Amino acid sequence: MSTTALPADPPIQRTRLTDEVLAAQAAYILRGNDLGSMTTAAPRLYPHMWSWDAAFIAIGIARLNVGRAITEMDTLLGAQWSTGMIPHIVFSDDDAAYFPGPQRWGCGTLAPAAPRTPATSGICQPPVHAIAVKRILETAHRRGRAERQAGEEFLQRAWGPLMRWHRWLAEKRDPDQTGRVTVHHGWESGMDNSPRWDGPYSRVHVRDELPPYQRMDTHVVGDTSTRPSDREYDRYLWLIEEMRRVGYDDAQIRLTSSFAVEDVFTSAIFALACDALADLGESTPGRSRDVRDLREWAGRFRAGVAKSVDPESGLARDRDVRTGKWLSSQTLAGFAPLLCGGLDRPAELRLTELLDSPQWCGHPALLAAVPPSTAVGSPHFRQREYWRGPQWPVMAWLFSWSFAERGWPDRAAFLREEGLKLIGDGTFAEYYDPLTGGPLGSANQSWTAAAALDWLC
Ligand code: 2M8
Repeated sequence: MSTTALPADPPIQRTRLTDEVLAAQAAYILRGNDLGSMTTAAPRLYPHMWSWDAAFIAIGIARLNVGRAITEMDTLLGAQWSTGMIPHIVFSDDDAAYFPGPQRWGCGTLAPAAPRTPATSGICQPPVHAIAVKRILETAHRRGRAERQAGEEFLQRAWGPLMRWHRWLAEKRDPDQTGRVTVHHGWESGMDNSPRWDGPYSRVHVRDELPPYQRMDTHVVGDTSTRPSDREYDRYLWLIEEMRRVGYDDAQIRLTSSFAVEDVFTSAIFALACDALADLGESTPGRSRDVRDLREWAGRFRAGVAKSVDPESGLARDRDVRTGKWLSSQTLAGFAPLLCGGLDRPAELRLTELLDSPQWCGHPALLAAVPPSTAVGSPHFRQREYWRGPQWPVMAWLFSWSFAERGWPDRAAFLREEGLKLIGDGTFAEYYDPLTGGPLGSANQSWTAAAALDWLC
């Protein structure tokens, strides 16, 4: 099995591997990407631990080895900042292989709240972690007594860090109690170059003082047009420069960052994660105040997501904090209310019908009926460009999981089947061309393998 990047022109002929072979290959990939106590997001393109990747990866690893899944989460939580933030990257020792690396972030020297070790980035990613813990514990409980005990002991030690993480999001990233998490970098959303961020990024003005840099990602992927442009990277790097200048201080970033957007998708995930953690805390004496806070946050963010819905399109919207304007886009994030609930019946029905319609999953040209990152009919749709059109199996997993949680087993099963159609080619690509099924980005991407394992084992 190759660990190199995917070719520029992926084959359109696809053969579907059997479920047994696919699961075995997924396990092989996760073992191959395992550095011991962390799993790289991908072998060459992403040689470190990413925050939301780690959570999805741990869900998959739990199917193979509950103890190793717990180690993954322990490693991530071990890099938590004293503020409560869980950083978006925990760096491995391979620091020459990815840009921006620890030196460019400079958190070890500039950010009083960052741990001295391990080295981390200075921003966060969507809070899927409590969802992962819930899923890992479910897997542990189906196994023997030893796994169950390991799971319970893990929850005991992870409870405090997870509560601090959630409190940081609720208080520092939503101080005005809008029910929406503010992000200060497209990377914090995980959907780096989505059309969602085109407006806010157009207002990020890169100054001459931006220190020079060399990208690494474009040396790894075969077709650089599937990655963000250099112009986009300048802006990504400028935002980091702004944060460095204020020592990564939360209050200063809120005041000074040129990018401040209420992210509706992250907010829906946060609502879901608060409920997942509250469910886990419910039965333990001494956690009732935490559970009450979690339920309150879940309610606040569910309502914040519902309030963002565009009366015209029915889709949820982000909001630019700097202009005060709602941001309409035809992206996957518009379906955020289906993840966390909170809409009235007619609005929810309208949104599920839209999801199934030819504008989205029912588009006749799609190889698999999972939501593309941007609607095929949108003027911003680019079939091979990263978060501007391709389908991401891990997003199909997230929707499938939350649909099951919401009591929609048929919808959950359908997305699983369709998601497996993509992954079934056995490349475990980072993302797929929705019109040809061609694999794009990195091959052997860990969270794609993890989604397959959770679906198949
Ligand atoms: C992508 O983002 C990183 C920056 O964080 C990159 O492009 O270098 C995104 O797809 C993000 O969601 C993901 O967590 C990360 C690692 O898979 O790669």
